[in-house]
Amino acid sequence: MFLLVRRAAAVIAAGVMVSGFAVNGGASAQTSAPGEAGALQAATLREAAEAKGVFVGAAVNNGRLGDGTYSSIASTQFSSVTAENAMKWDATEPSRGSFNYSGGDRLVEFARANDQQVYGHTLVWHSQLPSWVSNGGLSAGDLRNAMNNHITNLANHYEGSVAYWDVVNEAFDEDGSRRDNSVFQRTLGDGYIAEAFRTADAADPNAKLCINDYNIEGINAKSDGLYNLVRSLLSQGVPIDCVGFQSHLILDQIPSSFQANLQRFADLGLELIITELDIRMRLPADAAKLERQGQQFASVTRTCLAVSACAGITVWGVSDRDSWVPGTFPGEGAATLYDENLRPKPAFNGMLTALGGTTGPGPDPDPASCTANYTVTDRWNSGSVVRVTVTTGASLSGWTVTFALPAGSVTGSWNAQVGQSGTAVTATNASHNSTVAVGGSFSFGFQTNSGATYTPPTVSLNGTACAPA
Ligand code: G2I
Repeated sequence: MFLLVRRAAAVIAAGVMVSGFAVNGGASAQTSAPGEAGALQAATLREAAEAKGVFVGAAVNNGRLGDGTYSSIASTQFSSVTAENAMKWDATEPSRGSFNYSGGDRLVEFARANDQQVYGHTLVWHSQLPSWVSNGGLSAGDLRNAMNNHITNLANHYEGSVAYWDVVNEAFDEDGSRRDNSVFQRTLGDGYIAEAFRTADAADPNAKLCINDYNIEGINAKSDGLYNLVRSLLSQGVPIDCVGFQSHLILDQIPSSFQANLQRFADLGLELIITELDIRMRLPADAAKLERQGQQFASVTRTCLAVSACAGITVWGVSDRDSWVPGTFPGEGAATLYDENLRPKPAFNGMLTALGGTTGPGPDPDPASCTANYTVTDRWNSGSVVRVTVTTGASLSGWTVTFALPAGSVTGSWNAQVGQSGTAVTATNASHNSTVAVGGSFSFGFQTNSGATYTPPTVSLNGTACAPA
């Protein structure tokens, strides 16, 4: 269970840095206890991340939760969820003073049911605003009231449910100056950021309060601007706890100064989160690009683990089918851990292994790689005995083997439960042979009352046809 911890003061005063966080360093030490190390065969991202003392999250689109594969990946692989859109201003306060929490509440329920943390996104952002805010018609006093009222209502409503808030999102331009196309910046001036954090802190003193931005992963003009702002906020005692590095990255262009940049923010005493990770590429994807993408997801993961204040990594979208990238960058995509059919990509394996896990049960990383040997070991006029041996290219925790035989022919079985419905024969694992390692085999047998079935049928493992062996 994730507990919300009252904010430790992260203060920088007169050049003295006070670090309140040793986020992943402390927890990973706990997992290296003797006896535990061998047990760390984490097969899911969330198990592996937990063992390292970090969270691993996904941006979730409520509209996709009805898809069983999507929701099972979202719940089993991730320990944190961020609402991709449901907690934004246009969704939560479409008309002034009228709040709609239905989408955010649905995600909070999902997280509660799956023992996940909720990362709140986002309170104050120049984009995805309802027109009554974005049209610039409000006076400074009125916009200030509207901003504070929005923050207060959201933070109050989700108090106790949300562990982090992106209080202010994307406040900077690329040159490190304040974003001038923000209605908040234009109307309220520089002070709106400190005010937003103070208001959020008053409404929910326990949530960790972050400033979040993109293109700030490396050391550059924009991250310099943010760094200077954060240092100044801390020196004024503004309650800011964390910096979110969105990390919408491009294949083969991972900033080389990523770790050094995280470290300088960590040295201010702040927690760091990689909040919206994806790594996009020119389409079509091919094996070489996907392989490099896997290495680069691994490298970003290692970067977070190398900085003890880095609390977690959230990927922006569960699968390539859900990703914002193709809609925004025509001709680019394939930016997430799972492909369009929700099959894990090398990116998934890269992230998992960087977290210290190994591929295992859960989505099958290579469903096509099985072979099956179907041998009639004995035969007589009205029956035969058959042994089936399957070798798998993926590790299994439970298996189902299917093939066709003339109706009604199976009469007995061993090392599997074998049943028949019409011509469809289904064999499921026995309890002693449910777990099979990558490259491992299992065998089972049965008796048939049909002397005519001597030609091996096509054998499928978990729905995928195996090559004959
Ligand atoms: O743009 C990528 C992300 C950059 N950082 C802040 C994030 O909040 C942002 O997320 C994206 C969502 O992934 C998109 O799903 O924000 C976009 C809006 O700026 C989201 O797209 C919007 C579409 O543009 C709308 O047409 C649509 O109505 O999603 C809306 C809700 O589905």
